[in-house]
Amino acid sequence: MFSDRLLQHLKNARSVAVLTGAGVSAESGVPTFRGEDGLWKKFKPEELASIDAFMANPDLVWEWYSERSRIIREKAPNSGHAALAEMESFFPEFTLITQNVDGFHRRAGSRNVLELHGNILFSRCVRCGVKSDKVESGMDRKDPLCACGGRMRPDVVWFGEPLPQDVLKKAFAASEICDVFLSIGTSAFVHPAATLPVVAKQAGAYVAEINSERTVLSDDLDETILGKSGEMLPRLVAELRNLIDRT
Ligand code: BV8
Ligand code: ZN
Repeated sequence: MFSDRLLQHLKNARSVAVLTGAGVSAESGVPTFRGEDGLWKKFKPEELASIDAFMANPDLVWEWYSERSRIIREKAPNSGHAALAEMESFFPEFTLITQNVDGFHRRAGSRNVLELHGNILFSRCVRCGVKSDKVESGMDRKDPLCACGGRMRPDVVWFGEPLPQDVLKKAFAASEICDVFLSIGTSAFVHPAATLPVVAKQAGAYVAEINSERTVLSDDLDETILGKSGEMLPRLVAELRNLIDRT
């Protein structure tokens, strides 16, 4: 199923880094952004996933985020998330870098998770920065307020906003030192996340992509495995466990 090159590199790897995107949560029933049923088909990102949109129309932005977090609360991590959680124990160093804001990797048991774009189940005050996971309680009002009077916003990174610096630094560090980098379920459009596989490649890692279609990165990587992450990842973990047990 998987190339000997990928399996050998993984078998001999000390450090592995993984970047995931919305494709990993698709099989949990969470819509992606740019696919056929993608969120951006109905809305334009700049109309909703930006601070300007929020300041101009907090009710509309809250409506969209509370609808998305309702869907996420109803869904569950899938076999792809579970496989990545199991894979973490195979390597001395394993970093799971995600663009997803659904919190599914942690719910599936992954421990070393870097959330580049925040977490939709949390909100934070635009004025004092206090975080809360109780935003739903404020949901009888469309745009909940903080005790300090400031407005609460979804605790995610919007377009035009910087990513959390400490998280981003760790993500680049992991990408620079890893022996194998897996890019899974991402269209690799959004930066700086999409830079990470390229940084890993330039630093000498073996970089493979697992995605349901080829992406803008595919030609520059060592290999692209076309398929659904929920099917491919459990098979990869099974083959890897087999290989490790045999030696
Ligand atoms: C910043 C959180 C600077 C909110 C998100 C021009 C060129 C390059 C860059 C830019 C540019 N113009 C502007 C920029 C910068 C911009 C950017 O990259 N824009 C892109 C669109 C061109 N980036 C930013 O603004 C970032 N900030 O640069 O700040 C700065 C620095 C200092 C000071 C001030 C400013 C912030 C980016 C973060 C935006 N926030 N989300 C929310 O979720 O609402 S981005 C959003 O896209 C999600 O986080 C999502 O994760 C991310 C990436 O999308 P994907 O995960 O890849 O999802 P997608 O649907 O695209 O693809 C899914 C893939 O899976 C597909 O390929 C599909 O085939 C595949 N698939 C589907 N099902 C499956 C599957 N694969 C396997 N199995 C399946 N079952
Ligand atoms: Zn506040």
